[in-house]
Amino acid sequence: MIKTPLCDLLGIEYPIFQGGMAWISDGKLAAAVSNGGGLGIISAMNADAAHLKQEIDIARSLTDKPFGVNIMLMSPFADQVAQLAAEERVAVVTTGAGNPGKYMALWREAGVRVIPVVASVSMAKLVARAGAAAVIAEGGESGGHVGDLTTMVLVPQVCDAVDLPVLAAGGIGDGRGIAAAFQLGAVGVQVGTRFLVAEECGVHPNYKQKVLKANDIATMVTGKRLGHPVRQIKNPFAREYQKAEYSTMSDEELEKLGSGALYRAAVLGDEKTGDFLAGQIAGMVDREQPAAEIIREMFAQAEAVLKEADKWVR
Ligand code: TUI
Repeated sequence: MIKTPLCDLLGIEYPIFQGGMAWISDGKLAAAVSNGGGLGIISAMNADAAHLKQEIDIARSLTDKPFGVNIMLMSPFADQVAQLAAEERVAVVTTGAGNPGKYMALWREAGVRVIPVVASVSMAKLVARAGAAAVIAEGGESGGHVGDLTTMVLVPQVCDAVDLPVLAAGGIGDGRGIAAAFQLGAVGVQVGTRFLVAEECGVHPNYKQKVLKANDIATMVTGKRLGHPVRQIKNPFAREYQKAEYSTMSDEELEKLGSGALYRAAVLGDEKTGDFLAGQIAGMVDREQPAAEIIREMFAQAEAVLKEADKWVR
């Protein structure tokens, strides 16, 4: 059995979070992950508080276990979903794509544990000072909005910099990845891409197929010019966007080209004009499984790997 301080902190069986994936991580998926012993997370994405409330109600109707809400700080609705998360007293708020500082007091006063995603040591220190309960150190192997550093170099440096439980994210797709993250000092992991193909995940079947068929070099990063790099599966949309980035197209036009692309992938399954965000471990994902089975399988493998961890020590 694997138990870490994160399990005690949150009252969960396995130290694993399901990543908050916009247009994908809804109340149903979050409940399935929480029922499987991890921490399911609902993505507040770019939607308003009414949408988030609906998904929280769905999750509560499907599980008695704790779950979290992910707030994308670049969302135009960040203020109202931040307020709702406090009013609903969800167990955990995770944040992404920015500095959560201005909401920390609101959440903490409501008894919500705040666990920001950070992509650098400086942001980890900043949120630690502001009262984070833990941090998620996310490397650029992950899908969606990414930082510059890899998980391998980010996680140990964040562990050294803050006196908080650290979860590793980015590039973790099986039990070997969990074991490796623990060796870097993490006491938990966050996984997105592998849960994308969970049976309870309602993303469009074309999206699942793209992840299942992906190989090791199937993803690419675009969006650096506008200051928010995003990792996605290579397809006509991603290649066209990349070409446009290196053209004389204005920033406004480029922004327009990207808008709605994730919706077209996740909801419509449009292979040509959709943006299929996924991490580099997509190449290791080859089976649709129930969320609980994904969790059990990953931790059984992690346990076997960690038991053998001293095999080269003489
Ligand atoms: O946020 C994510 N992943 C995401 S957000 C998203 S929606 C989106 N769509 C189009 C463009 C941009 C976003 C899709 N995937 N992961 C967590 C994460 N946070 N990764 C990196 C960061 C991060 C980056 C900078 C956290 C803090 C940060 O601080 C910057 C600053 O100094 O404010």
